[in-house]
Amino acid sequence: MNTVFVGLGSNLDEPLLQIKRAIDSLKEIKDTKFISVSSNYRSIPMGPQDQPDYINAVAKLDTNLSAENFLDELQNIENKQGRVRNQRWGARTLDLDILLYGDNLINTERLTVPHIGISERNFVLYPLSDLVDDDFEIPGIGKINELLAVCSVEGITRLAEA
Ligand code: ROI
Repeated sequence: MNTVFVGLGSNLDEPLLQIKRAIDSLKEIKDTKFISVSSNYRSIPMGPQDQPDYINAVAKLDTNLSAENFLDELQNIENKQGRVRNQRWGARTLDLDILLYGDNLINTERLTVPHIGISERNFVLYPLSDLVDDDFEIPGIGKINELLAVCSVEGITRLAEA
């Protein structure tokens, strides 16, 4: 069994609804137990600025699936919600990323875990920090509180619970 943290992001087609539907689907993944989800955060786009703001969140699950099989499940959910792979760093209906898979370091063609950018993206670190202790160690990178201490709060807002 491995604890997996999944990053969720959407900035098209009613992002809050996309995130809600994605969470419902995460709860249905086989051989996997959904544990919890962060608050939703509104964040300005990283990358091209001529796209809508994002809604971001992070979910925590325990899974008996391999990282690759878990990724297949995430991609099924993205596809079900009409994800079209368009331009790099462009707007998207739903993005689901494996941020952490236990304390494994993974570097394959399909997967880099911990996820690239986890250490400096406020739209990942803030929601992740809702779910872990202050001294949580991101494998191979460092403690979350130390990363947060040097992470900008600019352009990110926690949304009130629905
Ligand atoms: N920017 C924000 N704020 N949130 C995201 O989830 C996100 N995802 C992306 C890019 C285009 C890099 N920018 C983002 O893939």
